[in-house]
Amino acid sequence: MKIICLLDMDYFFAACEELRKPELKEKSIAVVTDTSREGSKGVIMTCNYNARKFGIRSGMPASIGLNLCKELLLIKEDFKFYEEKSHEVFEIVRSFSSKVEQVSVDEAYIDISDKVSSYEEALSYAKHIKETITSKTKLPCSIGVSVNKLMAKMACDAAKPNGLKLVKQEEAKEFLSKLPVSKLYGVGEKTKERLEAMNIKTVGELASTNKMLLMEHLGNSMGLELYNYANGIDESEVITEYETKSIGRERTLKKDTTNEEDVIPIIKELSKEVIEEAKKEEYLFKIITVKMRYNDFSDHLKSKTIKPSNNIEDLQKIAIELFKRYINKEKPLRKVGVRISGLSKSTKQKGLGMFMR
Ligand code: TTP
Ligand code: MG
Repeated sequence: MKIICLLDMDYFFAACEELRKPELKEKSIAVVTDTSREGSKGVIMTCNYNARKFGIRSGMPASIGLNLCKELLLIKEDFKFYEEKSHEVFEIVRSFSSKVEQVSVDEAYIDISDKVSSYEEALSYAKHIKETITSKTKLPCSIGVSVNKLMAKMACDAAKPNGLKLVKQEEAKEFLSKLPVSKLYGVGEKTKERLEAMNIKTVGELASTNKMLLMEHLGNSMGLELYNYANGIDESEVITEYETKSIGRERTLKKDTTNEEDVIPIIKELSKEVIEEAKKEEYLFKIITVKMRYNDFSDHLKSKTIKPSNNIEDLQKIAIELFKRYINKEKPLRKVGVRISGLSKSTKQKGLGMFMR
């Protein structure tokens, strides 16, 4: 049976600040960035749950946060420290499974399918992961456990903060159906408005909408994807970047953008660099992965497996296809990457190896 966990640290940057100054736990605190701009108090990256009670949220200007809560304490971000803590957390996670896909500084999918053979075992394995993280790092986290990535993510969101939740296959549709559409993974503000214009307010309503109608209104790929998600269906695999040797290139964009056309030449360029390196070592590749990092520092990795190839046109075509299909047009993109894995030596090389043995 397939069992996936989604681990997400609770109020991560703010929790890291509480870790080094425990007295902050009693206060309402927010971690801010961009404080250097003149006249600005910065933008809130995250805040602790005391501050959330006042309606303070990520992405809010700090001045608005202060209007909502006069006692709000603003702390300038210290990425280096958060990255160190993140590293500690994922070292622990990787000791529980080699199939880990880290999707942001504080979030990872963990495939534990080959560690457990029942839901009960899955829940206690996840509990063990959660307790080990908390006891070793003293940082709070939540874990969702379910049968695919989407359901694990939805379970984790429901469990937050400091929670652990299992959603079994047979509970998935019922669990999703009552949620407002905005809670469904993949539904941003614009999509929510489009769905509401179609009179779809809950995930249950979305799940029972005609698939073709959704594809007509939202575009084929998004319509189909959201229809599947609403029905608890997600066949994507946990993509392990660290498992096998791979060759990759990433680039931070000169300016964050929501325009795909700006990014396509960069994907072509990165693909070219990747192929050049692969050719030097006479590698063929089988798996192509595109990484999209948004300006909120979340990462999305999407992969496709093909027959072994070392062809630049194959790589460019598929990388662009993946990018166009999965780019979230609602969030400015900050960085893009192209990676090949599933590497093998070309037959010429293999032959030589055999001869030398
Ligand atoms: P999240 O996991 O989205 O948020 P969180 O960990 O602060 O809170 P929780 O998971 O309990 O809801 O993001 C992880 C970190 O990424 C967060 O601590 C700060 C940073 N971040 C931003 O810088 N900007 C953003 O808009 C968001 C959402 C997060
Ligand atoms: Mg988090």
